[in-house]
Amino acid sequence: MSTKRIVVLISGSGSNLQAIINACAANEVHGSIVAVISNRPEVYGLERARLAGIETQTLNHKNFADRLSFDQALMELIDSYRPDLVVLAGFMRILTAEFVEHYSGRMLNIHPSLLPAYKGVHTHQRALDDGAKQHGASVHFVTAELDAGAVILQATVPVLTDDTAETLAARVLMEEHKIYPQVVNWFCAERLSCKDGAAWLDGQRLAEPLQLKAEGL
Ligand code: NHR
Ligand code: GAR
Repeated sequence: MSTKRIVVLISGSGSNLQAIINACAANEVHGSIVAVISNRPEVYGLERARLAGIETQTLNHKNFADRLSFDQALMELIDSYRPDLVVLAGFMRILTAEFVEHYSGRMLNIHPSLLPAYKGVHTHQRALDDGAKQHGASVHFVTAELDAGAVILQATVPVLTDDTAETLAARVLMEEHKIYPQVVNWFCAERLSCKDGAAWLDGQRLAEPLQLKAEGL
């Protein structure tokens, strides 16, 4: 089995990217990140990639007339790296159905909520506003419908009484850095796939997402 080629898409600080870079360096992920692409110029995630010796590209969505033309250019750029896997790591642009279809079964996202709760943005504030007792993050295959693809692995954290959106986000992010490299490795080791709209791990269809429980729960 050859080393899998990974392209990571980011829009921001890239701490999930860093977790995957570290896991690759430690041989915990049997893949190699061949490019990091950001839709926003000068974000810190690009610096993290450079420091790790990874090729970087910026494709600013503001330079495109519409979503379709941005996605077309992004697809061509990604495909020039011949990836086995595309990883969305804090990537903040909704992708067209055409784009998603092209990477069907080989594109992952991490979303900061216990899906199917709180799809979309501002998840931490929404969990607080609801008085949720637990919150977390989910790694899922990307489908055209936003945050609705098969969920593979989730991590749960407690919501504390004095939490703000920032303190809660930080607690969730710690868990994200554990679950994302794990799932990326399952994919690279050919243990994980997506068939008939479901995630399969080691030949078993996941009826429910797998769970990583944080300490204190
Ligand atoms: N695209 C598809 N088709 N399906 C998914 O599941 C996707 C996706 C693109 C991104 C990540 C996602 C998340 O984890 C993701 C999953 C951005 C927005 C959003 O509203 C929503 C969800 C996600 C990412 N973006 C605004 C937009 O107009 C811009 C917001 C901003 O720039 O701050 O694209 O939550
Ligand atoms: C993470 O919490 C990720 O789950 C979230 O943005 C943060 C990115 O952090 N993603 C989304 O909200 C996608 N819409 P990072 O850049 O430090 O990895």
